[in-house]
Amino acid sequence: MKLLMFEHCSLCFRVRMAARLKDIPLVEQVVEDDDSAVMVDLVGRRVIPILVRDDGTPMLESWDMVNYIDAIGTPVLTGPERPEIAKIAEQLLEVTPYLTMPRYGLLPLPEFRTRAARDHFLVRKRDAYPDMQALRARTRDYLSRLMPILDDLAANVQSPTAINGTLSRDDIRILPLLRSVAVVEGLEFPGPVDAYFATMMAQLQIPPLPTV
Ligand SMILES: N[C@@H](CCC(=O)N[C@@H](CS)C(=O)NCC(=O)O)C(=O)O
Repeated sequence: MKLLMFEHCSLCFRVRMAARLKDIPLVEQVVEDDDSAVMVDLVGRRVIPILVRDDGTPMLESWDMVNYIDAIGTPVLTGPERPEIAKIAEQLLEVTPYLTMPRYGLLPLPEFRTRAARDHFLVRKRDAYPDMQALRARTRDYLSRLMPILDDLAANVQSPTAINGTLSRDDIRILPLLRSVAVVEGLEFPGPVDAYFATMMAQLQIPPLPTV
């Protein structure tokens, strides 16, 4: 199986996470941001992630990919899901893009190997985020919106090895968002969230993003 991905992409991380939790080998092919052809040739449009199964057929939805991987052999995402975790994930997503999007383009990531690829990302994001520097300058404001949500999450972490005590789709909902927002230099997760993040990342053996 092969995953076409960006290193900074949280939807890609969902799939990488599922494969690592299952100990299933996954070829991780990072696409350079300006290399639309590799996606278009495969599925007819620009989209990431793309999972190419062993029979060559592509999948385009990250949740389908997670479910597909988890169904191979014995499933591991067997725990109950809690509506409060899905709600926290939604709340996180209302804030985290303002912290993460103006930072990704500064990172030494393989999808930005060339200046052209980095600029391609920055130009592509310009409509939604016209002034990334101004967003970074408001980091304290966004962190003050983020921290109560993380405190709420902290109160809901049931184990450092699984948010609900047993691995579930809620871990796939939350951990990729934490990995993304951990890009913010100086951000300190509340204790239980920090322990959960550190334990899960150590288990997955996927490096965190650099911070900036
Ligand atoms: N439903 C898709 C959404 C995929 C998606 O929104 N991918 C974004 C990147 S995270 C994308 O393809 N953006 C277009 C681009 O990179 O040009 C999934 O969950 O896999």
